Amino acid sequence: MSYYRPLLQSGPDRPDGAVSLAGGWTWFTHAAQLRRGSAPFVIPAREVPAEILERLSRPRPPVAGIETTSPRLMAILNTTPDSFSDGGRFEAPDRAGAQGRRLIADGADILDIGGESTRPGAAPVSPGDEIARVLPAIRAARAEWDGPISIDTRKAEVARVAIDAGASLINDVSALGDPEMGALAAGAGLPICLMHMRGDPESMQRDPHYDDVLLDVYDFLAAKIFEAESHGIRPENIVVDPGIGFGKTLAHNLALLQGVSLFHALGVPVLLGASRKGFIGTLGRTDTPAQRVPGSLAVALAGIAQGVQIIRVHDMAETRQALCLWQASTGGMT
Ligand code: HH2
Repeated sequence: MSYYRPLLQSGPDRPDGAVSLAGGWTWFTHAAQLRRGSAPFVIPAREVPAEILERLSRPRPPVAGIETTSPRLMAILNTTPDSFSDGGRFEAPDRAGAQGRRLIADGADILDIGGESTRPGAAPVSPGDEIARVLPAIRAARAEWDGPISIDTRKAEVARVAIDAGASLINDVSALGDPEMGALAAGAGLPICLMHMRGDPESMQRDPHYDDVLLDVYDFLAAKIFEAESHGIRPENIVVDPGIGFGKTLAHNLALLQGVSLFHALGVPVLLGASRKGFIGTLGRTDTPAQRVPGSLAVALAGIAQGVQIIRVHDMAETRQALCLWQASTGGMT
């Protein structure tokens, strides 16, 4: 089996015959053809099989009401005591409310609210505790904002309560690990983000192995899209995410980032969450997550240059400024 990764470019020097990626800001004239066990080789876009070319080029429907023809920023609001980077800072409802307000003022397109840390080694949280953490933050944000609110949870019970309180997107890092999640998302008619993870947060960093990480994650996400559709989730309500840091070594994370445009061949918007994660600390030589902002910005812009539609970030004002300058200096906006 062959896989096709578009070699994306952006900016004004677009040649005749270039193919637009997903109706967005990037385009391509060539693609890398990948096969397990052999070296990739570059082919002209017109030699990509028609079905895949169609999935690469067709405009994506809006996600929770927002267009993805330009890059979108998803702001992280963790109401947890133990998240790896901001644990305990926004656990109290008044602090969560204030942080939500700040993220929106700083330019968030989507607010992603979570009540369970999924950092490596994290212990699971009961649905009741998780609901008690996220509900005040969702209610506070919904009272003041009509933009998309995402619930970052692996549990259908938590997602149901969040949706009743106004959440409009489900961010499921377990990709339908809860057997009830598919039916819930289908019934609610809301978008769901399906993320790749190896194992669960408690065990995922114990010596992860892949045959070929990029292609294995692609196959996993293709199978999850199929599973989601079999639950009745409409294709236009599916977003995928390769799950940076979830059961991956440094080399795995880098292979996924360098090849991230492959996931566009799945035909749905791609979300990337690398903000402040451990590999940025490793390469950027800092153990302190709050000092990983410059590296996080670099990775966010690298993802955007590869057409990633939604970038999940802690540092909204900084990322918004970086994106604005990236767009201005490359002419990479639509
Ligand atoms: N990463 C985290 C949590 N949720 N969701 C998606 N779709 N993609 C990600 O990469 C992702 C995610 C982990 O980051 P964070 O929320 O900052 O930390 P913690 O899990 O410790 O709360």
